[in-house]
Amino acid sequence: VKHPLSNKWTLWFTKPASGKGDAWNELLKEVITFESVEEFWGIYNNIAPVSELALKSDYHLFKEGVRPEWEDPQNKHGGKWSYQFKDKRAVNIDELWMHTMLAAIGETLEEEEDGEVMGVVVNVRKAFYRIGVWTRTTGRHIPGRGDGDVAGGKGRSPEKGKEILMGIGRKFKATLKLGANEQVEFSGHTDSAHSGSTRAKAKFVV
Ligand code: M7G
Repeated sequence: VKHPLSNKWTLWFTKPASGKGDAWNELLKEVITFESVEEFWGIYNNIAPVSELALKSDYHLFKEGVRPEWEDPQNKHGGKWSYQFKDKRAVNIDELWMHTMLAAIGETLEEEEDGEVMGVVVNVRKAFYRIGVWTRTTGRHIPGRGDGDVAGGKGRSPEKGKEILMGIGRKFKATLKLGANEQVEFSGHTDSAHSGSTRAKAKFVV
């Protein structure tokens, strides 16, 4: 018996650059797509845990059909909630990443019909691990999309769009078991793209 997931999910891997000239999209590799709980565990049990990945590696778990890139049409108006774990030795990154993936595929980061979560990502860097949740919108009106098309459509009011986004931030923070004085930060992908990195100014915090 297989327990189907609400969505199909694709696992991606960013392999560390070998030289300076490696382009981002040459390093990004599609690994596998799955649609049941059993397949998820089969894959999970057969891939390297985050704690064993080389520096500059990433795992991305995204809804099927969405590339884990700012440029993807389903991401380009969006952003991400993220948190950096700076004390790498103190954190059980494997467990936190597993819980983050389970929250994504189990659809517990949002109300399913909101369809706001595009995927989750973990970055292995020299000074930190970072876990993020990518969202389809930034909770605001998307200019030029015509009216009634606030927060990426679905007939949402701007207030509702923002509330959905903040709700995802709160659930993500709970998934990471962060304390009251640790904050997850949201930033739009356009800001990230312009600053050349994800270290863009946070727009919201929870
Ligand atoms: P990062 O891994 O998000 O953060 O971006 P980091 O700076 O903490 O390592 C690292 C670099 O990877 C960026 O400066 C870009 O060169 C590249 N990169 C990352 N992402 C998510 C994208 C993307 O979606 N599109 C493109 N074109 N480059 C990206």
